[in-house]
Amino acid sequence: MATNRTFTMIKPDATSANNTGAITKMIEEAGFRIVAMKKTRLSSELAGKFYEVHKERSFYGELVSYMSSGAIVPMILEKENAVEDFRKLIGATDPKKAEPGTIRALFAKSIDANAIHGSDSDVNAEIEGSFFFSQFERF
Ligand code: 3AN
Repeated sequence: MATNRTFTMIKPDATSANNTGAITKMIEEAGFRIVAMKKTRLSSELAGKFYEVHKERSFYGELVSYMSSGAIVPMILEKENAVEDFRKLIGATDPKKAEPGTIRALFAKSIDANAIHGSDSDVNAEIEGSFFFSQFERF
């Protein structure tokens, strides 16, 4: 296939500020096709599992409690060069360092409440997408 996929998740700060539609619009206008999408909420146990790779980092506890504090909107997205292009669209982890016009520059509140997640590799995109969606939910 000429296209490939990434995984994203709109985070609790952005869903509670009613920015889900504005962010989804930016994603579609940047040429990504939404393959799967839902609104849900993580328990702290599931948030802990999702971020297990960050277990040893100082911010892990805060990250898990923040990510289970409200609604999230996970999505699988499709586009050529999806992982890299999507990281460009969302901008740097710290919104103060994010390029103007990126999703985090526009919508993130802080380095932890940073509006959106984007997978950092094809392998992680597949693992993270499978965490939220079965093969029957991908269109
Ligand atoms: P990214 O999401 O840009 O790939 P990672 O993988 O380094 O960033 O970090 C995962 C998540 O952990 C980030 N999205 C952010 O919410 C949180 N995070 C990263 N660095 C910090 C930090 N220094 N303080 C608090 N939270 C952080």
